Amino acid sequence: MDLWTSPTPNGWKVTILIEELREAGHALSHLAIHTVDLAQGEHKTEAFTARNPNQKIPVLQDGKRFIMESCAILQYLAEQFPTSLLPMDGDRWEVLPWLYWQAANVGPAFGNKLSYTRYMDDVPEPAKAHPLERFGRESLRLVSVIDHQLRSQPFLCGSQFTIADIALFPWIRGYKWSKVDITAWPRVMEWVARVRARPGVGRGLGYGVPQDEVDRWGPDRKEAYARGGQTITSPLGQKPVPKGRP
Ligand SMILES: N[C@@H](CCC(=O)N[C@@H](CS)C(=O)NCC(=O)O)C(=O)O
Repeated sequence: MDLWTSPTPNGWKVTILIEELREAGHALSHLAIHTVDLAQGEHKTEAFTARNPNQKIPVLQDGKRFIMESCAILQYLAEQFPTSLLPMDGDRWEVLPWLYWQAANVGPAFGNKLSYTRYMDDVPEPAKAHPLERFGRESLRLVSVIDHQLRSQPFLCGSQFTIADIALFPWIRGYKWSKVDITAWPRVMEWVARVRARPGVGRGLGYGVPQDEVDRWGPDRKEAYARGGQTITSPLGQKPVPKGRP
């Protein structure tokens, strides 16, 4: 198996799962991880596009099969290597809707809030006001949904830590970077600490980042992420996938 990824929220989902599977006893020794340099546009190359026509990380190759979309990769790996991270009986339906919920709601809302907060330097400030308000409000509404889930259970789907928590965690733990103030929801803050305390999560977050910057980026890294994000979100980077690809 091969994984192409980068140290970003959608990338960390998969490296966290890999380390959680290792914690659970799956060696995954046949899995190779390749770093994609997004700021250099490596995900727009022909070779990468052949793996993922959507030109985004992460993407997994298993034999002749390519799997795009971080949450689909979480489900695929969790099914290949069964653990309590995804129940294989009827209880899987306690988990899968929340996995889809993350992909369809939290990723886009937090991703857009982050982009307008940190990256879109070529958008005039007045034009940012509406998307900042819209995606900021929606992100906070989604945090209130998480809080509601956690009112009587330690994890998103119940007493067990699952791939739904994994999908959610990198976005929520980055609340300072996206400036979505989750501190008014102590249960959500406690969940962030609970998930972060897991050794597999710590190792998964350490992928592509020096140990001393896993939880707090230094000024150079902040600058590099802001610059890289700006390169990606700039209209100049938004070219359609070429027609007539083989
Ligand atoms: N829905 C996709 C989103 C993937 C995504 O947006 N990946 C980002 C990094 S977190 C990326 O590759 N960005 C490069 C670009 O948009 O040009 C998933 O969950 O896999």
